[in-house]
Amino acid sequence: MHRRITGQLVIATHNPGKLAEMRELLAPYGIQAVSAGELGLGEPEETGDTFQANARIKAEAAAQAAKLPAFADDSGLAVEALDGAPGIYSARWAGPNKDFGAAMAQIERLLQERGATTPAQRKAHFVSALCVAWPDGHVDDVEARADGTLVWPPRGTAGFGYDPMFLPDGFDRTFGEMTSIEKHGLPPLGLGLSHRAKAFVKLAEICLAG
Ligand code: ITT
Repeated sequence: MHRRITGQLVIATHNPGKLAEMRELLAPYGIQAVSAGELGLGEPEETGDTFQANARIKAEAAAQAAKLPAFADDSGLAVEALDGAPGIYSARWAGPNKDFGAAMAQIERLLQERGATTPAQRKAHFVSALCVAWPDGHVDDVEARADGTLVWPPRGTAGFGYDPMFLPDGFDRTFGEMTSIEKHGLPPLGLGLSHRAKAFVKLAEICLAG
């Protein structure tokens, strides 16, 4: 049985790029969202071996600490020619300084080593697992992906993380070259293009009043 979110919700992320997207996605629902950073909540260790498991760890930790329902995203980029890497390690590939220029260059180096030069050899997808956890232990979770191709050099300064390298299928601009409405806006304003937007649509169906 799914549960509806009403009133206050903690957004359990310490990533400013994600926080901005999650706030924009929640805005139409009249939910009072407060971030983990604003509440001074710590970051739990992401010990799961799936996106879903790590999303649950983050949502449950925040729900317990704040005594409020908490909403978390675990996400990443899976590159087909690299057997799904960096996957759940997408944030960790950027190192302690969160250097995504270096993380993208590392992906490109590995693709070149494997001779992956044509678009068909450079397929990748973003995954977003979303979880809402309540202080009494109830959880709801969903997952979605966005498919695309990796380009080099990176293009655009919008978004965050690996966005400048990711060309979503059917478009000629990377996520780094798109506005926030184009990347993750929901209909009628946007197309619900990104992995996080697609997962959010599923979550809204089960947890948010329409
Ligand atoms: P929180 O755990 O605090 O939410 P995080 O950055 O550590 O923040 P993840 O463990 O889920 O989050 O790491 C996902 C990484 O994958 C993230 O740091 C980005 O670099 C990348 N990523 C996820 N969604 C992305 C998107 O929409 N665009 C670009 N990169 C994305």
